[in-house]
Amino acid sequence: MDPKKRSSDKAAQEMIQLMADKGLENAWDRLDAQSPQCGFGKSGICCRICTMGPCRISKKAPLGVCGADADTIVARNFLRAVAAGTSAHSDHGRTVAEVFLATARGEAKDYEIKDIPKLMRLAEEFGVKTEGRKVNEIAVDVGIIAIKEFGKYEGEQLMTKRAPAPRQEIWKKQGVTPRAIDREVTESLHRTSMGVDQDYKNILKQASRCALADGWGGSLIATELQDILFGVPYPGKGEINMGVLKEDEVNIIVHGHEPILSEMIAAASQSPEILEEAKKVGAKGITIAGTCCTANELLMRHGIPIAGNFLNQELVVATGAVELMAVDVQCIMQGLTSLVKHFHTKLITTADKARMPGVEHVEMDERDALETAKKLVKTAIDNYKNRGEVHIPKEKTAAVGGFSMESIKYILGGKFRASFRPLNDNIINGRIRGIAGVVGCTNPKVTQDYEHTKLVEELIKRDILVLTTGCATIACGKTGLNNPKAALDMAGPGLREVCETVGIPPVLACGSCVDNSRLLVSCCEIVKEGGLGDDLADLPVVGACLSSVHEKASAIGHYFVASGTPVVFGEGLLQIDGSEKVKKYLLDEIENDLGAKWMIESDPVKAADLILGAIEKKRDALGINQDTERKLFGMDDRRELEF
Ligand code: SF4
Ligand code: MSK
Repeated sequence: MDPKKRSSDKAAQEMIQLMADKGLENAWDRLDAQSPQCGFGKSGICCRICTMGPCRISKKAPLGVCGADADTIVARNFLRAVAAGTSAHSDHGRTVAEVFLATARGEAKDYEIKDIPKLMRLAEEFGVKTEGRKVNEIAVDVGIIAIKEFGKYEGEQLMTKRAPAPRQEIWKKQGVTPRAIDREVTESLHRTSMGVDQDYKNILKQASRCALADGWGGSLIATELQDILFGVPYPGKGEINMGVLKEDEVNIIVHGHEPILSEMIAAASQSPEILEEAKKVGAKGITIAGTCCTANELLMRHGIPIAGNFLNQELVVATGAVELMAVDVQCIMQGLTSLVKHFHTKLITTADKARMPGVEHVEMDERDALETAKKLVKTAIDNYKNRGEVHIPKEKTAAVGGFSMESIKYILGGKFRASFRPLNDNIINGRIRGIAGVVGCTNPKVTQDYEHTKLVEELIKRDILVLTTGCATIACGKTGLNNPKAALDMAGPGLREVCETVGIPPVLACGSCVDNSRLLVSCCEIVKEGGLGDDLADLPVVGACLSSVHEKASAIGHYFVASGTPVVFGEGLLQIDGSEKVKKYLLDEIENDLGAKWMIESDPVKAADLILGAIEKKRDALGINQDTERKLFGMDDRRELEF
């Protein structure tokens, strides 16, 4: 057990060693216990979708009991991963839409419609009348339309209309324009059940439609409505890593994804009566810190500190300094249930759809959200006295978060002419070669944070502007890449010059995993601004995820590919090696249909080269790589000029 192999983050290394010394188990230890992992599963050729199985494809047995071959099984598993990822993002979006509607109806008194201009823009997009109407009436109509997007019985996803017209045409021609979000997920499960869709290309086509329902549907609805409820993020300072926990304060970790919970806990912890109670138990105050994507949501809007990413969740508990870990949905390790037994930490679930055995449950009721949050904070305060030995690593790094599409536009163009023009111009003149979206999780199979941070360093060195989301953002934050000053020193000369002139850092923290939708809409704005082609596929933009955990990553990657943006994933993450045909389609032929393809590379330096290569290819196609010849005019030339 070498902590340095497990994580590149010094604070994590310290805690991994401490856990080992205390004989406490974490995800890395469980991975060791699981190794070697099943080769059939890794290549996607294990099928257990019917009770004639499970079937595993091999040379000796190339067909499942039903006759399904490796191509069908691999494609089905890929589609199921995309569908599960889509369902996760979209169910998050649905929860937000329900709270939004309840707020608009006055049934969720602790939430409010904060961003009225954004509400008005969405109302116009949804065809809701705004003139002479009250904000709440408009919001009710918007909320109902948003909820209908999940289950409407006819029509297509409304927000796909944000994509440039040629992209919409491609989707129409390929038959992948998504319909209702739930319909795409349900149909994907139906098609992949025994004896239904057996044509791997047809299955992969549904993967495109389902993924698009996520990016342009569920995820986008989540982001847009969260912005209206909690405010569009604008840049602000925060701190990242376990050093944000305080020895003399009550520490609360909010973990999961939905700001519906974390926003209220943050608000509750500020109330004077609650702070007074904390003082009564001898604490100097209350520290709220996040792990995983709910952390990104809080950093984006409030500069609330982040204690770490996915693989930090067990490590923060092992500090002994966490009074309460309140969790909602997604990326919550079941390993926490046994770990908290060794500490005073109270683990509490808050979403009925994500309970844990033996763990206390406090349902987050949107009609009484602040009271529920106060109850949770009081539980933490009461637990302060039960603290034992505490070991908090010192590491914490200053970071700037809060880069939404709106804030980037505002920074680039100012309040009165917010615009992507300066960005487009600097891509066209070549100072910035292109843009990379670096996203993803931290997987114990690779050294925590290393892939993401090394890749980002290599990209900015190559004058590529980087936008990050999810646990990749937190990885970057820990190493100082979200600290504009430190990151500028690593950036190439062109990128550095532009960033210094317009006042943006070279690495923009854009939020949580549902916020990858911000990257999509930013790309649409760049196309609209002009000079870089007519379609998303024309843009010198590439997505990258070298380390992922969740099926959501497959959905995200595939909605970028289906939207015309090439995507690089780390080896083995797609689990498609068992079918040459599926690989050929996703890594090559899909480009003919949708204008982009998947690429596989785990080495961050090689991945950066691959990304730069893809960007330069786009630049060549756009004709912006040609050096304009500088001609010095002599007298003869002047005489030839016609006026
Ligand atoms: Fe086996 Fe076919 Fe059933 Fe899959 S669907 S488990 S391949 S029999
Ligand atoms: S939390 S999906 S580990 S990014 Fe969104 Fe992190 Fe990945 Fe979960």
